[in-house]
Parts: sequence; C-alpha cells; structure tokens
Amino acid sequence: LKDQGLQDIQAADNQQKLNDIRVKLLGKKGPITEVLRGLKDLSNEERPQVGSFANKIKGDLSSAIDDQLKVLDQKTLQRRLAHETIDVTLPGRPAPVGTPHILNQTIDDLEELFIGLGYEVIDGPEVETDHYNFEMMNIPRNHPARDMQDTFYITHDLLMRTHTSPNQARSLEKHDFSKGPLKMISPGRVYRRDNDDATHSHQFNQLEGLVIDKHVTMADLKGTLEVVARHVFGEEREIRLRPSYFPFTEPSIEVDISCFACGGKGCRVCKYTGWIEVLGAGMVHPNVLSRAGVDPQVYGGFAFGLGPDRFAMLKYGVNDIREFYQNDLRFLHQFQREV
Ligand code: FA5
Repeated sequence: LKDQGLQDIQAADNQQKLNDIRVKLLGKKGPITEVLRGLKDLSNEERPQVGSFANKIKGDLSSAIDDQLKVLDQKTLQRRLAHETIDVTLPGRPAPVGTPHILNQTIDDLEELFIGLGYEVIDGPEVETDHYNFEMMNIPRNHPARDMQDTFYITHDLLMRTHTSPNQARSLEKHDFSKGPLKMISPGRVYRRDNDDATHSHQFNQLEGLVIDKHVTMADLKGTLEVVARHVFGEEREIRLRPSYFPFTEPSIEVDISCFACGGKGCRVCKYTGWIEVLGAGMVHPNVLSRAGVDPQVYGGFAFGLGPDRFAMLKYGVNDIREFYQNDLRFLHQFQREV
C-alpha cells in the first residue's frame, strides 16, 4: 500500500490529482483510517504494533504528499512567472502631454511682467454686484454708459461682471495708503451679451491694472503701456493712443496695436483698419476714488483694462477669437510649452 501510494503521489502532476490521492489514501474512507478504526478489535499485544505501523505509513504518505505539493506549487509559480515576463527592452508608449491653454500662458506672462514691476495680483468674483460693477465705477443706473457693456443679469442686483474694473474699487477700499502706493493687476474672465464674431466673444479675459499714489501722471501711464506692448509684441510693433471715453477715467484713452496679420495694411482681423484695439485706459476719475474712501485731492493715478484674448490673437496670428474656446486639440497643441 505504501509503495503504491508513494508511486501515485510522485505521478500526480497537478494539485487536484494530488488532493484526490490524499482523500483516497488518508481520508475517512481510506485503508489506513480503516486499519486504525479496526485496532479496537485486536488483541492487546497486536494493537500497539499494528497501530504504530499504520501511523508510520500514514506519516510517510502524508509528508510525501506535502513534498509533492511543494514541488507542484513551485512549478505553477514558475509557469506563471514565465508567462508574465516583462520585456524591459520594449520601447515605451509615449504618454500624451498637455500644455497650459494659450490664454493662460498669455496671462501668466503678463503677471510675471507686472510682478517684476512691483505690482500685486488680486482676484475678484465673476458673479459681481451691480454696486461694484457699475455704481462704484461711476456708472449709475440709467447712465447711457451702461449700454457700452451689455450685461448678463442674474437678479436685479447680481450680474456676471462685464469687466475687471470692479476690482479697482475693491482694492481701493482695502488698501492702506499709509503703507505705500497701490499697484495692482487683476486678471480674470468677464461676460458680455456681445454677438460672437472673429474678434468678439460673449466671454473673454481682461487684465485690470491700477496704480494710485500721490504724484502719478499720464506720462507714467504711457510709459507703462509702452513697456507692456514691447514686452509682449516686440520692438517692431507700433502702438497708437486715441482719446476715448470711460465713465471711470478722465481723461480716457484707447490703445491700438498695429495689426499682426497684415502688418498694419488692413485685413479681416483688424476690420481693414490696420489697427486692433487692445486696451482701454485713463486717469482714475475722482468719483471712483472718493466713492472708495480715497481722497482725490491727495491721491490719483491711472488704470487700464487690457484684453489677453486680443493680445494672444495678435501675438500668435490667430485670426478668430472663437478658436480659444472651441477646445480643438489640433489648435491647442500648437502652443506646447514646458511646464
Ligand atoms: C473696459 O472694459 C474697461 N473696463 C477698460 C478700462 C479699464 C478702461 C480701466 C479704463 C480704465 P472695453 O469695453 O473697451 O473697456 O474693454 C477692454 C478690452 O477688452 C478691449 O480693449 C478689448 O481688448 C477687450 N474686449 C472688449 N470686448 C471684447 C469682446 N467681446 N471679446 C474679446 N475682447 C473684448
């Protein structure tokens, strides 16, 4: 029985077969259990001899089964490892790499420039109150200048901000002039009920700038805007200042840059004028200062609001503002930048 058992165990080539053998040899209905069960019928002399003999066989078979099980487990493991081998020499699949959106790159570049000039960057809410968006900016209800910025209203007093200028009032209110001048920029999204076309979007970006101190002049404004234009567009780009009107600045100017697409000759991008409007600016209106609790007799300065969308169009020769918002990867991937 033992020899046959050992042979069968050796021959078992998988765990299932080995288990069947274990049940057959050592199980409740197996021959050894039967012998052990019959011990009680034997004489006192025979019982210890037969008992220890049977137990010895049981032990031998049992350890042979355990050994064979180890061998089989090892084989299974080796089969699996061979199957799962990783070929470290295979070339990797390239992971797609994203890039910051070109508008964000443009805004980041501007932020960096202004931070270098000593400005702080402040944020403000996109859902704004009528109070800050208009009243504080010297645009009372029923003032015709409200038509300049067609507005998405949420309630009677809440709206999607139409410009980043409310952040002028917010920072004027907060600033402690005993600690020095106020120099801030505030980039962000703004919303208008404009009809979308090549140069207008109902949602676009602005970057507000505000400098308030005791002796700030129009020459400081002009110098600052020239630095910005040269930094972004290079020395060869021309800028043009035109008198303009904003309720919150006096005097007000509008700044145009020679059209990128046609070198100033006139094309669809610039509506055949050779110039593209990129920002509005001016000297802060005394009403804006006094409404925010700043004495216009003592303090004054300039403000500007530029359009990063228009900047990016000019800089990269994009001839339709809608490209920025359509999320076409073929368009976006043209502006890869290391991050
Ligand atoms: C304003 O919004 C003023 N708050 C700017 C300002 C700030 C003036 C501080 C004086 C002092 P305006 O509506 O012109 O002004 O918009 C400013 C800039 O935003 C424009 O020069 C243009 O570059 C951009 N812009 C305006 N409308 C759109 C539009 N629909 N789509 C894309 N860009 C636009």
